[in-house]
Amino acid sequence: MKQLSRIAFVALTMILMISELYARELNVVPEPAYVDLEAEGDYLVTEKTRIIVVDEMWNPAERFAEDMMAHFGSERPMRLTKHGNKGIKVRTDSCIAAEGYEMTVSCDGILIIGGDEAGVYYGLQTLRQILVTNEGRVPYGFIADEPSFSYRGAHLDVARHFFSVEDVKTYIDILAAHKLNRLHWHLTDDQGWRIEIKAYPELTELGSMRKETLVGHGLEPKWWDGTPYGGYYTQEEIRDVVKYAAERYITIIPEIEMPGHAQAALHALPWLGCNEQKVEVWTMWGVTPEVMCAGKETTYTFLENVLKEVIELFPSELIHIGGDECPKDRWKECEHCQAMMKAQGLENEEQLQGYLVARIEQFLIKNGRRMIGWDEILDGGVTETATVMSWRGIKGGIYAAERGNDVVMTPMKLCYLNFYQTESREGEGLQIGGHIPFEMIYAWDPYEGMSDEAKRHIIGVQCNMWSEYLKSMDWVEVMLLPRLGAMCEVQWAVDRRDESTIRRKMESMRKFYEACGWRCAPYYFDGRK
Ligand code: TNX
Repeated sequence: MKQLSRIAFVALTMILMISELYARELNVVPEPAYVDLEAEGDYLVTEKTRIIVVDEMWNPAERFAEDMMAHFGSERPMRLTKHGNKGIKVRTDSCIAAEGYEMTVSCDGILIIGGDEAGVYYGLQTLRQILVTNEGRVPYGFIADEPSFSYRGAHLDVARHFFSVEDVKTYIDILAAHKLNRLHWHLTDDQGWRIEIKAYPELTELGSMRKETLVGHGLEPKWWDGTPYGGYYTQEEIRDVVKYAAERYITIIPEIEMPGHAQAALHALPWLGCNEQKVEVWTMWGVTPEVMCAGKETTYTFLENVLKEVIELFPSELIHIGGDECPKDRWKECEHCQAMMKAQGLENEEQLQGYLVARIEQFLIKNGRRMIGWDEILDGGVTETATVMSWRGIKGGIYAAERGNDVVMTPMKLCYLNFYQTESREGEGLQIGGHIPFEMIYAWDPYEGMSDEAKRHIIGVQCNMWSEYLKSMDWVEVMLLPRLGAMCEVQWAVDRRDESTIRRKMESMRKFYEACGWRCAPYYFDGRK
């Protein structure tokens, strides 16, 4: 008897080991919250498979059919119908969380139920990753998924280098495939004003062009390329991009920098500055002392007029007003700024910036919007209603969250994807500096050092793409991929797996990126950190 039970025990252990060995796994990023796959059986999807749209959620199905057409190399998109049984069936159910979905795969077909339209879209994105990397075979099983953070963002600087509408759409495609839902569009800076404003045509006529671009890191002796550089988006193009993003469940948050990082605007409209002297569209990187005057009423009128048009173009509730890196040298010498400080009872120039930001916030609120700004908006005393983007580290974010402000975490040392990916920097071209390997992002806990109360105010996480050294979308893609694979895990799936799981998944994602035609950096796969 004893002998028998020992044999049974050994046999059972072996069966468990073998099933473990052959356990099927999904290679999807971000990791779905719950996955239960059957030991065998796949549902095969081909270009002939129908998509059955039960309750008018046509858009996610249309986007999926388009993507599949590219993957299958077929002439016609997959057929969408309202009725039918066999195929990929999609519908919504309000019992499921916003942006969440459930997916059931059996011999009867694939059923995706989203909490809303975005949920259906994300379910289809999961399906897309499985299909593309698995020759159309989808393992039988069940997935239930929903995001950890409601704000999952990526930023794109189009001021330092300009990216065409097509490029921005590619960027949006990449974000959407990783289930991100915010694009923070950095539209204005010292080196270029990139959004058409009808009330002030000079902004783009004069402010979108710089004489030349600094070569290298600007070490002495400095030299420039001697080539004029510029570009901007018309309002029609902006509307087109906003619509394209919305069809992929991405809200675009426009950023209009104030009162600093505005030298291009000062070049176009010198009366925006304190001393009204003509300045050039800046041809250096870094922080310039030329900033908008915070004392003159004309500055406030200008900002409100610009924001009026911005609000018309962008449905986003949050509007980004910059607020970072504003030297106060000019204000200290400016009679208007000093008079404003006196009139408002402000003690110093930091508080004058606080006054400007609070006044602009009131304007946005009156127009039904909310303000978001870089964490310098904390320095001049911030209102309770502002949303804070913590970039100088995590301290500003923790401080703001403890006070009860909404916060987006985007600390420079972890989220600046314009930083180098390897220590040796070999083959990475000339970049701004820093060092953020894939593993570092994957290991990051954005709640680190926070009380439970503070955690409730962290609405999300964002990665940033500053473009001083990124001259083309090819480079942007290489900086973004594969690191966005780690970033989206932080944004969507707070509970992350071990290092070997993500490595296995990324090997598969690398094929996915290739199939989508996106460039991906090799370092992580070569083991270089
Ligand atoms: C800091 S992050 C900046 C940008 C630069 C970036 C370079 C922030 C609010 N300001 O103006 O482009 O560093 O990585």
